[in-house]
Amino acid sequence: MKKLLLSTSLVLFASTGAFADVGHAKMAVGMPGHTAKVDRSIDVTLLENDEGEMLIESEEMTIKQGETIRFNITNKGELEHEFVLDTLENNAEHKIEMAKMDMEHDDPNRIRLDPGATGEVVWTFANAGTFEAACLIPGHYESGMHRAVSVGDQMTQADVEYTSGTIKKIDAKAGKVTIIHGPLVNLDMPAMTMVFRADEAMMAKMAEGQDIEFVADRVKGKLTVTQMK
Ligand SMILES: [Cu+2]
Repeated sequence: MKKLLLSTSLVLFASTGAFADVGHAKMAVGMPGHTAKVDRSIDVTLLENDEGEMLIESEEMTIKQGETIRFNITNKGELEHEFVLDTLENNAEHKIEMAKMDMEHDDPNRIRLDPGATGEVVWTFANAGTFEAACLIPGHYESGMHRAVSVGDQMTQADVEYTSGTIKKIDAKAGKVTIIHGPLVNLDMPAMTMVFRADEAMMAKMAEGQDIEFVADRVKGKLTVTQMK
């Protein structure tokens, strides 16, 4: 009888995965970090924009394995939002649970903020891999509230996906550049010609007709060239 019970519990453990919810001590995405050991901070803004999208805005979340990050999170939207760090699989699963019942969790990898509120999540990314920051309030993920969190031992430029393009037009005064570009994988956009924002320093490196390799992302709700080579 004892033997049978033991094997049953083993099967149960295996089926919920190696990163079962045992006090969150062994989540794949990592563990709560110590405030005293923060390596750096990433500012995060949660908001809705005029196009009906909901966004998690921040710099690229490219993190070194073992790094402890303080996420300074501000809800600049008019709705309640949350910020959850987890695997894509766990987020997908919790999203389904949330759709059944909008639960308010109190997990260390998760914070829920009223409009105008700020908060922080201090997190140690113990494992390499691709994770996700998301808002799992029903409908929000689908409206755009998710972004990749890449954790690697030697993560930098090599892991950022560059897109080829040709600069068609530059409007330096307006800070706008029109680029004929290939698919933008991180933004889930097909190849087309589009207007991007670029800051002055970036603009200075650009010329009409120039072939470039670039990375674009949403910055304050606008598509912006963030890297170029
Ligand atoms: Cu939200």
